[in-house]
Amino acid sequence: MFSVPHLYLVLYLFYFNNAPPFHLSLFSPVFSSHRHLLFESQAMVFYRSVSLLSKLRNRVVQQPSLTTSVRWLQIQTSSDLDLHSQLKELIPEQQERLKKIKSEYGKVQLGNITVDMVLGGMRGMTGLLWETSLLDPDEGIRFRGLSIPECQKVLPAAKPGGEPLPEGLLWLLLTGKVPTKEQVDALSKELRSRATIPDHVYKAIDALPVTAHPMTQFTTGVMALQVQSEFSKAYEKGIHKSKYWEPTYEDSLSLIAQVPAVAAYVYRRIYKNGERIPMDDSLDYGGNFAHMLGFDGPEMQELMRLYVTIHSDHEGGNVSAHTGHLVASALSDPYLSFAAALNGLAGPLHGLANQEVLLWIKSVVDECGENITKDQLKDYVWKTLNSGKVVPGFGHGVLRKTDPRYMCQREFALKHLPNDPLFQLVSKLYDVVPPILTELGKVKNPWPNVDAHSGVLLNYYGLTEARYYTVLFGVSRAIGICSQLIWDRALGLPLERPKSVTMEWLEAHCKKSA
Ligand code: NMX
Ligand code: MLT
Repeated sequence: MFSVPHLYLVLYLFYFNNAPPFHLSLFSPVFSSHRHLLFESQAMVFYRSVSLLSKLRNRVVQQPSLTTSVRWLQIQTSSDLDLHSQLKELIPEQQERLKKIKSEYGKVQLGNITVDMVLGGMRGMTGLLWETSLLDPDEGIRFRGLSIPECQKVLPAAKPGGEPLPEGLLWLLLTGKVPTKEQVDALSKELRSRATIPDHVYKAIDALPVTAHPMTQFTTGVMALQVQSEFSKAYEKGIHKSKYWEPTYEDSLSLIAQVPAVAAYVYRRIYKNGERIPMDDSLDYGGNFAHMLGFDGPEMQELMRLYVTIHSDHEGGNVSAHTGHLVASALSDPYLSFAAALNGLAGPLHGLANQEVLLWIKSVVDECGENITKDQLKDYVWKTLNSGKVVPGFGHGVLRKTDPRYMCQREFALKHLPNDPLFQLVSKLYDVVPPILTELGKVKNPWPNVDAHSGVLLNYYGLTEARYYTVLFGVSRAIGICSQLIWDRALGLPLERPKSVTMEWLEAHCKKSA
């Protein structure tokens, strides 16, 4: 990767050009991989330089000559505002990279498949290529190598020191580079220009009973958008496979641009008599989503920016991302693939858990009041477990520590709503639940996940309708799933078709190998 001399060169350039700052944590992967090489005095220089530089971040983009020296920090110059042309430039080199991996390492083993893995939901089985993010069981998610706190520091915000703009994350996921504010603004504008919803979409949603679950209404809206698919039209006309990524890009950007308005309509239809609020051209993606839902407070807009950013992507194996990827591997267009993904997200062990958490918390309050003691809370948790239910918002298929998405929402709450009774209840649960789940003896991760926290934040700002919460998750996930889908097409990834076996096959095979 990057050598220590590289690091010093960059720090030197920053230092002597009075350039900007990244918090030390941005360097942490590089730093830790070289720590055996750093003597104490070198480390002191390193720390001093980094902390000095870490106050000046925004100036990087104003000094293009420097930015070329820090390419490895994934900072871009503001010269090219067009995401499409940036991608076009990146695709050939990534295609070559994949070709090389195939030819040089095609036969390298990545692990052994055991019967437990086949029967255990394929846990621990590496089986997918997913470029946009990678999940570490202890550290949590990294988007193109950047952790959530790092994204909060380096991605452009609506106001200084504010939460990252989801458009910036989209740019990062697609290109692997941190965009400038100008690039993000250009992307915001492009998304707004694609956001008009055809009338038949509203009519398709209106055909459902208003009592239909918000996720059903949302997915119906997404399916209705499918009639505009550029990929489907191009395929019908016989597009060459080397060009697949282009209409996929068009569909993906349009879909990402349109899902907030469709989602907002579902909310307004069910809870606000169907009155639609038009988009505000002066607002960014997250701010506009909050606005179209009916929330114009600056804190709710900041929350929405954070919410959409952190829920976007969680590597490729989670149910929604994997479903989207699988369906897309049949060359189904982005609308069909994303609608399929949403149906997975709507399950209570996956995205619906955010609804379940708030409903469960409210049932605690109904039964025991807001000022419940920890002992009462323990009894309630045991009652839930003894009735054969899971404690929603706790546990994870891959993570083995507290989800960093939980932690950044907790930090948001500590900053903006420290005295909210439901936030305090969530904090008590953080103390009470993990020891109980550990005591059960079978739960691999007793710690809270992203869904344990999101509901109380939304509830605080007036979005109290828990049944709607998974739709918000869905809007965000469009960004991650569609970004990878563009790369699926650009890299020419094949039809996904793993082998399955019967119990009879397993018994016979295992007896033979015993
Ligand atoms: N409450 C009660 N039991 C649990 C919990 C929990 N929060 N988490 C895991 N277990 C049980 C699990 O049901 C299984 O029991 P059994 O053997 O009787 O079937 C056992 O512990 C072992 O499960 P794990 O291997 O620890 O977890 P697994 O990878 O199978 O499942 C989840 C992961 C996330 C599905 C599971 O932890 C869970 O059901 N959590 C609650 C629902 C939730 O919060 N889902 C949201 C996940 C994040 N997201 O947004 O998608
Ligand atoms: C997600 O964000 O998709 C969930 O945490 C579930 C997962 O990663 O398996």
